[in-house]
Amino acid sequence: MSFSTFANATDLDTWKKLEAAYEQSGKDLSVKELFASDAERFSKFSHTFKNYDGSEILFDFSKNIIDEKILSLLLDLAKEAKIETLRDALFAGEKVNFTEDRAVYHVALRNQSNKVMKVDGIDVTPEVNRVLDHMKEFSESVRSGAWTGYTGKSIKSIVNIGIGGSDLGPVMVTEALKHYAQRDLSVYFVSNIDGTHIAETLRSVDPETTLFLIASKTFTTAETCTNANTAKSWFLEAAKDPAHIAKHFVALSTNAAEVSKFGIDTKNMFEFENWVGGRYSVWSAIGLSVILYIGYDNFEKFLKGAEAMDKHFSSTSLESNIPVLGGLLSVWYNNFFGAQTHLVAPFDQYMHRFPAYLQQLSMESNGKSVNRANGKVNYSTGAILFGEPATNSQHSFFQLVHQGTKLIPADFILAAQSHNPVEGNLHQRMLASNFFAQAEALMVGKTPEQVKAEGNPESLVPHKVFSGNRPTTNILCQKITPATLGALIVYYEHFTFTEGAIWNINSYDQFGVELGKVLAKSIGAQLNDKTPVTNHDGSTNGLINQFKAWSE
Ligand code: G6Q
Repeated sequence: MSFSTFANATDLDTWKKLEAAYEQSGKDLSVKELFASDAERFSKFSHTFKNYDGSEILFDFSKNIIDEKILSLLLDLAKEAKIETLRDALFAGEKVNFTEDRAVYHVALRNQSNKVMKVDGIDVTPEVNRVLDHMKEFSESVRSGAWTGYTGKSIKSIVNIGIGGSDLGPVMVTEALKHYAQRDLSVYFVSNIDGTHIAETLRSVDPETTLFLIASKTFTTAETCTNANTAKSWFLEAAKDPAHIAKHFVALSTNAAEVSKFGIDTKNMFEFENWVGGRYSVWSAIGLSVILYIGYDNFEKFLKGAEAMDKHFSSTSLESNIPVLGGLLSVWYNNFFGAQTHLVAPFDQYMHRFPAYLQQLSMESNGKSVNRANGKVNYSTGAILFGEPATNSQHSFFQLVHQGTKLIPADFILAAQSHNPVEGNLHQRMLASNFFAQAEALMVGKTPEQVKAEGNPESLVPHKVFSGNRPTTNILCQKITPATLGALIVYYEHFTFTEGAIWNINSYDQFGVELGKVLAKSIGAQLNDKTPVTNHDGSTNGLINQFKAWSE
């Protein structure tokens, strides 16, 4: 069932009203003037999220190009698109991913309050908890040194081998929560089929003290299987006896048959179900590297923070629903202002992989051009999400954000408290001052009069003018804790859901990624010998034959 009550969003009455409102006033709104005329604007357009542990996150939407009329129309659009119905179906374990006939139930993975959550009439909570218990027990044994390798030494290095959804989440979270890590354990991630990735990693570790986590939902992904086999050969060169694999290789997967074919004891397999999409799997067994690195208790806090944002999203009216507001703003810029991109810049070094993680979440989910009624959409969908940590990015691509020809809606993220308050917190104050200054400058800009008043020659004035009115959403956390990070990720998950619900696309399949998985196979076979190929187009034949000649 596709849950589609309309074909294209352009068919909705409110969409047409928004088009008219954009033409009448929306496109000319000046955020600077809106602030000048309304002393309450900040409190009207900002919302504080309260986490389960009492910590808070302030989401300030007030620097966006909206007024009350536009916001009210956007909320009407959400209602007309029946996003609450789709949301409730998602939380009820219904098969929202209708093209693959699957439930989309990652929310059940962070059901820390142990509600009954059913798929096909069966409560999944006991099984989710069983796997969590298994991960807890296993991680405690590795972290304490009780789990030993084939020579009796405890584990020092964890190597997660996976790609896409089986890599990006664990990489991002282990980096973001490094402060909480057990520092005598090192964690490595191998994803790329480029032999350099596994080779360089293996150079840094010792077979006697290394634990490999083979992370693959399907356990058939070519890159992961190839890297896993290379790791196994390397390990067996030292350990000799295949019986030792049991101590050094575990699997995070849904596919017990393939896991056991690989030689991993299924006792050392951490399972999850096919209702967990790859890009939503960091909450599942795929999070084992995170648990090993930061400990089970911290992982539990991460899940609880995520659950708190789920509760907010599933029970708050649309008007104050933070992820819904974020998603609606994205639709406003994407479809009415014609913005093509979405910048996410964490002012936080630990969060340096957060934009890369969000890139998959957003672009794999909403990079679609067919609606839920199986027709072509007639509007732009998924934004091109990009980002890097600030302040570094200020010294590179922010030029285009400030003075380029494109409108680039941006999210800035800062934690008030640093985990590393070095030099009497000087660094943190400088970081924070940039967070505030960038958003303010993007909004306020600089007029020709101001540039002239600075004594600039006439010819330079146009070059030094900043148009301003460039929108930012400012997300201020107290501290990047496991609970905060959990909530932040889920904010973006439900933001992405909201966009997809308005665009009426299935945010939960990924046929584009699957095509990539099969395409390379046939050419791979042709690279095994020197015979020139002739069966492709001229360019592909030419490139393959040159490769054959040069790779001798
Ligand atoms: C995520 C995608 C994709 C997937 C990888 C790895 O939503 O489906 O990124 O996670 O292709 O797949 P496996 O976990 O099955 O190896």
